[in-house]
Amino acid sequence: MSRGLTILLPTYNEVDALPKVVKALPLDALRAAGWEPRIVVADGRSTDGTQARATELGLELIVQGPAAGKGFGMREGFARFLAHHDDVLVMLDADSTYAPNEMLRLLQHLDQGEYDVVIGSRLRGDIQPGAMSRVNWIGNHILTWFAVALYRVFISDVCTGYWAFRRGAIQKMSLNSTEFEIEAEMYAACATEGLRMSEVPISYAPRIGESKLGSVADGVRILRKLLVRRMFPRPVNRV
Ligand SMILES: Nc1nc2c(ncn2[C@@H]2O[C@H](COP(=O)(O)OP(=O)(O)OP(=O)(O)O)[C@@H](O)[C@H]2O)c(=O)[nH]1
Ligand SMILES: [Mg+2]
Repeated sequence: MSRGLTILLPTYNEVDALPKVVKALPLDALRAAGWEPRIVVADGRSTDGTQARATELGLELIVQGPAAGKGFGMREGFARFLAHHDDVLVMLDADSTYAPNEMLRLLQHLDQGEYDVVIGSRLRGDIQPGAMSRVNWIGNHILTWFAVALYRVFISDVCTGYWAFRRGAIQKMSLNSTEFEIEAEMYAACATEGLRMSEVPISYAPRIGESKLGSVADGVRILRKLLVRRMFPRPVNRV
């Protein structure tokens, strides 16, 4: 019996990167390993034809309600996953920075260690030249250090965009992030709920297309989210 796997791809103006990511998905290897993959795109109302491209590629498309914000898109993706019966969800950014075939290693690790959540760590992995600016490298280390100091659950890259979750983990996470602080909140929610987390080192390549991240402002949002979620373990206001 194969197990259902949702592959969730958040997009905002990724018309060039999305086809490359989808083409590189290891669908045959996943099927051979006992998974039945389903690809879902959560789009933040792209204006460059990403939605039409996703439909052409035969992908399931969620057009997120509020216009922009990765957090909105991810949460709608998680809700769609829970409305189906898949067992595991893997998310990765759709900008071609993550290697789709490495999801096999995340999934293997999830099963072998009986973890609830496995992340792909760029900071312990192979960051290719030009993939991460020096400012972002320093920011990612500071945010990760801060997160681990607050929550006491070790991972080495809290802002990574490559995650694998068992269904139970998605059911337990309470989230209200709207933008790029969503990963920090996912980490905080997993730590708060006592979920078993682990990681595998991954590679990180330069993105195709333009970055949507505004380094400093987003760093501050992430820091604030880590602090707020430490004081209020579950969201008080749902947006
Ligand atoms: N659904 C949705 N996805 C978004 C939104 N904004 C960005 N994304 C996607 O989220 C992923 C991460 O965004 P990026 O701009 O690559 O941010 P980043 O990876 O932190 O920054 P880079 O290092 O420059 O790549 C990409 O796949 C984006 O297309 C949004 O408003 N809604
Ligand atoms: Mg990116």
